[in-house]
Amino acid sequence: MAGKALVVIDMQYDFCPGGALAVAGGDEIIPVINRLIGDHDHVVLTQDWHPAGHSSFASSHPGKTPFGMIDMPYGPQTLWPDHCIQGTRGAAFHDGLEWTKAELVIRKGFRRPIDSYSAFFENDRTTPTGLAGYLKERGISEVVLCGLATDFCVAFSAIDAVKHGLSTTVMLDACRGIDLGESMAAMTETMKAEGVTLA
Ligand code: VGL
Ligand code: ZN
Repeated sequence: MAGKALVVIDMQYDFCPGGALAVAGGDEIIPVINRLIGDHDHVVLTQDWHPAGHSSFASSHPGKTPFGMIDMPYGPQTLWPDHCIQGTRGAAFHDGLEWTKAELVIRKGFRRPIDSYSAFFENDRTTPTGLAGYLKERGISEVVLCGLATDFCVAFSAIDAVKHGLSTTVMLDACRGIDLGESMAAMTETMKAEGVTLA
């Protein structure tokens, strides 16, 4: 029988209020996600995991400020405050998250020259994280996504999941967004257009 996995995106301190790249209400969804974890037989977590001096940090580009844009060899890239640095408290999963049941933790963004929003591909859109192969080998053909941030890592992951032929649902009440410019509205529309089910 084809399996189904819950994929919990980036529920780390730096994306929660008080963190370096705090998403408004990011911690409010923890009880909702914990219920989803309880309801799923297979749980996968992603963890944003950058080396110090990562190329997505504004601090790595003299004269640039967070939330500005830069041209990378792979295309335009938003610049962020330093966040989720490997081994720091900010990169740790929130203590309220009931994560121990997770069968896999996918780390992403650890290559200094490339950012990674999606749980499947880094931002060059060609470097795989290995998640697609893992799910395929385990016979999992359906994914349910939740976590942070709706308009970046959750949306990119959901769109790539559809591209891999997975039946894909985003639980919107178990997500919160950054909303840079119009990114919430734009990414919500893109997800729908790509065939993601929004629940
Ligand atoms: C994320 C920006 C930078 C996310 C990660 O989890 O949505 N956003 N790194
Ligand atoms: Zn990041």
